[in-house]
Amino acid sequence: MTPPLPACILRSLLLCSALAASPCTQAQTVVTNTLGMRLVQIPAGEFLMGSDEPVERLQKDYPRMERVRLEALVDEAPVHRVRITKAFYLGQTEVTVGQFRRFVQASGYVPESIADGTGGYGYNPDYDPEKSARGDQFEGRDTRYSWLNPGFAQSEDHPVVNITWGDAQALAQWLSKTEGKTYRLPTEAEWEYAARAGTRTRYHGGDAPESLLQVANTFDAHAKPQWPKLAEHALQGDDGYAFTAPVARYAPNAFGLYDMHGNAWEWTADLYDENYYAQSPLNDPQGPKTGNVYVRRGGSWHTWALYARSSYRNWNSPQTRYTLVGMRLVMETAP
Ligand SMILES: [Ca+2]
Ligand SMILES: [Ca+2]
Repeated sequence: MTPPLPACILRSLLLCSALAASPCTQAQTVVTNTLGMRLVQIPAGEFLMGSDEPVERLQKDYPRMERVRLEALVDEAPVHRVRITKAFYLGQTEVTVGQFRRFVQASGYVPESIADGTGGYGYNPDYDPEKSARGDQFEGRDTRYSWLNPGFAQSEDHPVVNITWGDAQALAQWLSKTEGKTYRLPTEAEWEYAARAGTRTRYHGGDAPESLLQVANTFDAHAKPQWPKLAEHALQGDDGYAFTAPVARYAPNAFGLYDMHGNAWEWTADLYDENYYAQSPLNDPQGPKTGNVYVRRGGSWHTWALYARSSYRNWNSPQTRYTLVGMRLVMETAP
């Protein structure tokens, strides 16, 4: 096993002058870990979590969405105050294919899609969702697919996908042990706090769906030709990528974090409960104590704008491995 390299700590002034009141007007600390992940120090603070936007207002800005889809967003309410009591480090980007590969090679860990022999999901241009029993947009499960192959080309700096919640735990535990620090998935509250970075708008770049083009890789004009039947849901504009994009290709938020919207969905540490916000504690909410599915956040390269909002909540069973789902990790600050 490779001994941990000394953490390379550098201070950088981030390009976030557009949000002068944000915490990022001061120098921020970025740490690079033994796998080459860059983690940004996120300050302690308070924010308003969730959304209670009226359906009528959403309907105006997302006119192609059926009303029932908009009404289903009630789990984002009530908007409630959350206090993150302790600073923490968060991956500046999603975990990349290259970082995950170095973890697998150094640890000998076998990701679940391979270990359980059922594979993952993948894009296949010849696959027709309407002819599959599940109607899923992607082919699977199939042993042809795993984190090594989501059916489209990925280079080492693309976000790793087709990884389970358990795979994310394994990476966090291995890093914790190897580096003598505490790594874990972010709580749902930490994730939204970090994604908003002081904003109350739908996206950290504003309220307009098209603002995503500056900050995210989502389902856009570039992706439309692969899914002609979903064409009406494509963002008006071109973000340059039909599938995953290299991480940090778009503008960061005020905390200096990239791709909090889009590219790959991100697993969180929290179980999902649609009513959790009504009883969420003020300080450092940890999610419900019981449940069967874990929250994922932020949307992906295949996600429509409505579902890439900072407040949107989605979930999967921990065994899920999917073409759209990846992760980023927290490293706790020393006590
Ligand atoms: Ca795209
Ligand atoms: Ca993401």
